[in-house]
Amino acid sequence: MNNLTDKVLDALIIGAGFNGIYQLHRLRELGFRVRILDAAADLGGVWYWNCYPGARVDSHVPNYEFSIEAVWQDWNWTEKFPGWDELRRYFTHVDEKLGLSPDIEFNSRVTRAEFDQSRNEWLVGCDDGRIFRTRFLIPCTGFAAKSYTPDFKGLDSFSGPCYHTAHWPQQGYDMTGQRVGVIGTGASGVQVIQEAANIAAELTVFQRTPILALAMQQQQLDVATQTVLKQDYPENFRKRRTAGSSFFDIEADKRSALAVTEEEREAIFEAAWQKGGFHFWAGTFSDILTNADSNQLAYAFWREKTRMRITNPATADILAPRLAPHPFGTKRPSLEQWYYEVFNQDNVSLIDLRQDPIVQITEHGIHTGSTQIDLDLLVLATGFDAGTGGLTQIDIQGTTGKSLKETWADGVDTHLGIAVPGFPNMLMLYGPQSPTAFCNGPTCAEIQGEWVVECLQYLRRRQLQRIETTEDQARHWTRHVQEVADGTLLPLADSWYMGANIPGKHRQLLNYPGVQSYMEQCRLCALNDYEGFRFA
Ligand code: N01
Repeated sequence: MNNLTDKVLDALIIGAGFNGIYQLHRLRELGFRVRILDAAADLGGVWYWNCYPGARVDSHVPNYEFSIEAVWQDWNWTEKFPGWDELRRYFTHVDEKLGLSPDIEFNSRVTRAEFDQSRNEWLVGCDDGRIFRTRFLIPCTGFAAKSYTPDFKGLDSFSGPCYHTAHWPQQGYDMTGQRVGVIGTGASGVQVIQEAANIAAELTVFQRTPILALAMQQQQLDVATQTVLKQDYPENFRKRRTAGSSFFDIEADKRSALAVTEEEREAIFEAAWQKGGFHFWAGTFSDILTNADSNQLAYAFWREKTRMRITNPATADILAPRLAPHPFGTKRPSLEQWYYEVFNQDNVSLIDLRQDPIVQITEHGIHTGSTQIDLDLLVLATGFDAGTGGLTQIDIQGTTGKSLKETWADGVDTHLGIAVPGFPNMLMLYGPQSPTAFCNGPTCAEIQGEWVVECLQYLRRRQLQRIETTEDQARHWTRHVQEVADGTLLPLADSWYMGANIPGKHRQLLNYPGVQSYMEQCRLCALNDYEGFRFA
């Protein structure tokens, strides 16, 4: 690598989403020399790229924001589940409050990083040729930095615009009066489908697996209400850091769904349903994600609630089948607002790809086994190479002669989801084998992020220049994550939680369920002088 910048940074952060900017803010406060590099033109991480119509967060206010008082004190949301444009305005507000931008290099995609053993420094290269030197590398690439486009035959031959939801044009795209096709019915698909159905001349939805979407129960928020709610924010944020639930302030009944009467069960299911959001996922009974019989009961409730909204029984069989396609909640449920009603509209058609697969994408649209559907716009809501893709798309070379991508070819091993053996001085946040999607961006940024901040202070106090985990330790953590997974129904779904949405990707749980247990293990590690790490 050439073109070295003259000064060595203490820490270089990749990514200006929640995790990256929290690191920048805290490390800078503590006097570290630190910078962020981000491929985007602005702050926001996923909220910069995912600007498709309807993109919206699934954590309710105030769980998807920083707990920094100077930031929340004079910020008010307009909706309980804010949309991408409001989230972007929030990031601008954060920038105004914390003065982040001067230390961020935008439009700077990191393409490679190499550890220089002689100096215990990373050399980090950008697509424009610049190279940065840093003692510590802190990738905050998020879980969804690498989109996934299936290898559809003929995809390149489609003559109209074709957008993956994560690469929606920044200037927007008007679907009004168009013939729109959407492939994929995960969270992104659900959101774009709801919007397209309102304005497209024809909308065709290509579904492979039904999403078990939950009622969002969206609410408008005004300033007066939030002024009152803000009295509880300090307590809300304290709970967010310490609560037993992985899902913010949502707590499940400690009993099994099987241990109560049918009436009581229905009442608890119904109450959670009415609360909306993730309450029906995480806030009913303690064993929904661990006991197959309890899970079936939750599915049956969801199915009946959903089917009653769909007028055509054949369509209902595709969207909410009699038999669960996978245990309820083992794929991340999307939150929906009017998703199921969309399929009652005359301008909307649903193709069940299990019955009628895509044979080829043609110049004018999509050819399935039974029909040709002509389209003006093709939307790929086909997801992400989640957890690992954002990291492995960078050529990261540690000390073993193998890149991170090669190192993880047969599966991910990390210590605490933060460190990888053979990659000294690299501390990942919101990465694989940490809570990530069983937590959320700002929460992880603060609780996991603070652990990294303290670790760097520890190293500084002791004048240590190198921290590295061991292979034994990383294998141990992988075994532990596996054991946790085996105690749940999560491995039974072909989900991105399991890496199972990407053909050929090693199947393992990439998100650690249980924020509290995770943080306790982080705490003990630090308390025991960073057990499982070696220093120099
Ligand atoms: O991606 P997904 P996503 N042929 O992987 C289908 C977060 N997010 O972008 O289920 C046909 O969930 C695939 O089908 P199947 C959120 O955490 C959050 O929607 O594999 N179809 C599936 O339907 C979310 O969970 C928000 O059978 C194919 C879809 O594409 C995560 O990001 C908003 C296919 C992919 O769904 C990912 O969501 C948006 C093929 N070959 C996203 N390959 C919020 O609300 C894949 N599919 C915060």
